[in-house]
Amino acid sequence: METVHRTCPLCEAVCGLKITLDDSGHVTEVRGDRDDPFSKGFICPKGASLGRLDEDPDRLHTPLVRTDGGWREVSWDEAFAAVERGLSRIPGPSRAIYLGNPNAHTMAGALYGTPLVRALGTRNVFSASTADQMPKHVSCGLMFGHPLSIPVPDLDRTDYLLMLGANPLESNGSLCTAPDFPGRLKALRGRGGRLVVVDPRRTRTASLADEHVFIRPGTDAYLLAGIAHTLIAEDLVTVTVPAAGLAEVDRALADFPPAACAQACGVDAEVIVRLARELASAPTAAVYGRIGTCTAEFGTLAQWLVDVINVLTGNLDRPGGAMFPRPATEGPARRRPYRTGRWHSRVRGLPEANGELPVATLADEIETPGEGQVRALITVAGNPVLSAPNGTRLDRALPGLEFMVSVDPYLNETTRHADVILPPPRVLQSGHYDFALLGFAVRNYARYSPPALPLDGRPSEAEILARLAMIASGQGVDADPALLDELILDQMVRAAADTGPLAGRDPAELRAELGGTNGAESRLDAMLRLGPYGEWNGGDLSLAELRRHPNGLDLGPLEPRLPGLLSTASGLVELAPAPLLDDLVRLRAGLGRTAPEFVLIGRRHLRSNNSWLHNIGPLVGGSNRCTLQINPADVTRLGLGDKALVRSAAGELAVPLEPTDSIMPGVVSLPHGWGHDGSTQAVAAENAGFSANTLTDETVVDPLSGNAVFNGVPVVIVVP
Ligand SMILES: Nc1nc2c(c(=O)[nH]1)N[C@H]1C(S)=C(S)[C@@H](COP(=O)(O)OP(=O)(O)OC[C@H]3O[C@@H](n4cnc5c(=O)[nH]c(N)nc54)[C@H](O)[C@@H]3O)O[C@H]1N2
Ligand SMILES: Nc1nc2c(c(=O)[nH]1)N[C@H]1C(S)=C(S)[C@@H](COP(=O)(O)OP(=O)(O)OC[C@H]3O[C@@H](n4cnc5c(=O)[nH]c(N)nc54)[C@H](O)[C@@H]3O)O[C@H]1N2
Ligand code: SF4
Ligand SMILES: [Mo]
Repeated sequence: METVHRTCPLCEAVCGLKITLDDSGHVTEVRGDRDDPFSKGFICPKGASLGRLDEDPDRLHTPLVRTDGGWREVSWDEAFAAVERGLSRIPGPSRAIYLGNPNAHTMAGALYGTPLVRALGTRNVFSASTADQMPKHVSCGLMFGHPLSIPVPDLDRTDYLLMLGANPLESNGSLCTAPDFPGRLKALRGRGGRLVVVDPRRTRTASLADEHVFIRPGTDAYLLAGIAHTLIAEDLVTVTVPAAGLAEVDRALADFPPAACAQACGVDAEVIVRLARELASAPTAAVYGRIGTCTAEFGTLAQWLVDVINVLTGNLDRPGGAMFPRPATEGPARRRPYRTGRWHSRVRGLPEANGELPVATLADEIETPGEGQVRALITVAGNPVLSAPNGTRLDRALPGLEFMVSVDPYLNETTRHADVILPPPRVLQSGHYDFALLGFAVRNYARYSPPALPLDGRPSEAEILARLAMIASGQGVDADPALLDELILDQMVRAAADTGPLAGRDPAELRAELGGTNGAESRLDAMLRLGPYGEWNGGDLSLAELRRHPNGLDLGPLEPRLPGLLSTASGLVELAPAPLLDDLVRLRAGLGRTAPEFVLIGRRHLRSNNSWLHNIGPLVGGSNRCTLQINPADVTRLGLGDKALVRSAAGELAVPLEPTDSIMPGVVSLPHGWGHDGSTQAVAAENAGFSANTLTDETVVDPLSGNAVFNGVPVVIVVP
């Protein structure tokens, strides 16, 4: 028996786990780690099932190659040779990559994703980000200068939280890393604070709140514009950060008085005005908008307005407001003004954002002939057939590729189209550090989890991605993947020895000081040492120091970071970036519009995770089922039985109904990630469900970010 401490990689809450293993490496128990200073023992049903997931008999352990006679298990060398044969005949511009959500939860994704993209030599870079949070990156890039300068609500100190389009009691939080989010919300109320939740459904989070406000899907930008308008009109503005553009915001929002916004979003004008007054008068307050407000027609405008309100109420960058974390691996600030649209997609001419093209146009790029047509695709930790808008079309497009390789532990709806599947090792065989998520944490904190089990001769995911990068850049199958790390480490120590506290030091000597048993660990060590708390930067943080704290290290509450963090050209918070003001034209045009009879939205379930936890027996069933939530009044009005046929511009589905008065009339909700048609995963096949992304429309995107629109999809509902 052995007990190991690890961070749970299954959602953004980064809970510490205490895992007991027997002599054969089998997980006998998973508990919350009470000694973790951040999560303090919190655990959810998913974390508790980590052992089951890691030992799922349907997980792949050997690479697979697709042949005319079916799947064949091959050695790693054979698999990489097949990748080289497939990839080398496709020139860079005809290659594409799709990086899925778990890349934000693995060290490999954080450290090798970018080198792999560069090695491929293509601008056809797609990821789950354009089905998720790209609008927030774009608004923050434009306002604060960097797409990762994302303020998070200071959950533990705020007096007032206005939360839109998030349901942390199911999701455990997103772009706001906060283990035990439910407990933190209860504590907010316990200390006399106020929680207001805006959602077309009365969710578990809404039930816990002081107030729940129903809103018509896709219209949060109107509610937020009405609030900002009121703050200005009633002279409730107190800007406390260095900011430019207040007069332009004032002018631009003049057309959004509460009465007009009320009509567009379905929230009473009195409520809009009251929310504005409450936000202005609360000792501290934060506005927080998440997936419901991002994956929407006015996604980037809504994200912008969230932070405009945080600025106008004096709450940006102050304790209890919306604050910028200082993660331990943060690099030096880069002063390059942020912009999007540096290039455009070939077929639909959609603008790049953060170096990515919208996943909503991936099928176009595969299907449309011509120079630059995508002929080869690499997917890493993604299941776009179930997660992309109109994934059903993608399912039809993928067989048209000349070559596809997937790095994924499962043979699933997407990877079944690959020519080669490369399975990463088990979670417990992998080291873990949350490079991405700790940048959104409500307390500064760091924790490293070394591998708990040996690799047994298979490559780590880091090595898989490094080898793919070497192959893609033409260095051949036999190139040593460790060379990639050494190249990057060399660049890091050279840059460090150039300026700052290490100026004049010998780069080779610095390299020799780095710890770590592999390239990924050494790179983590370098980032920690060079980071804001680092040993090479006047602090004491290093990989060795983190290893001395297996339960994690608290680095203190969030602290004000402006103006230092800003990397806009002006050095100020840009309240009125031109692209956003230009996009207000669309919002204005929508003011008098009549709403469709029915719109579709999504939802998440506590015991699920997008498309890939449906093969774990204890997690499926009960509340975790693929049903269409619909208001009972709509069921009666339409004369529906226990099923309905749902039609959209993209497709149609016959789905089982779950009548509930917790959803607004005129709104229906279907969770995504289901539709395990013909799955080789036994439990998932028995609980197949339907893919919501048969109904979502890939032709509609939020224009500034290219983000998919999953919420507010017009649908028609009829008796099947
Ligand atoms: N209709 C609708 N669609 C949506 C959403 C919605 O709300 N509504 N939400 C969107 C959002 S927010 C997101 S993030 C996307 C997610 O979109 P994707 O990332 O494309 O989908 P996931 O279902 O998260 O698939 C993750 C894949 O990674 C694999 N995997 C798991 N762990 C690992 C690992 O350690 N390494 C590797 N290499 N692979 C691993 C799994 O087997 C699975 O195939 O879906 C989006 N799609
Ligand atoms: N258990 C579990 N946890 C997860 C995931 C999971 O699948 N399962 N997925 C992970 C991922 S990839 C992400 S991105 C995060 C997302 O984390 P959250 O943003 O908290 O996501 P949801 O739980 O889907 O909550 C979104 C809410 O928005 C509401 N909504 C829909 N449309 C609108 C709208 O137009 N306006 C407003 N105001 N609300 C709207 C929905 O009813 C829903 O309650 O969760 C992560 N955590
Ligand atoms: S809340 Fe998230 S991080 Fe915590 S145990 Fe559950 S899945 Fe893991
Ligand atoms: Mo996501």
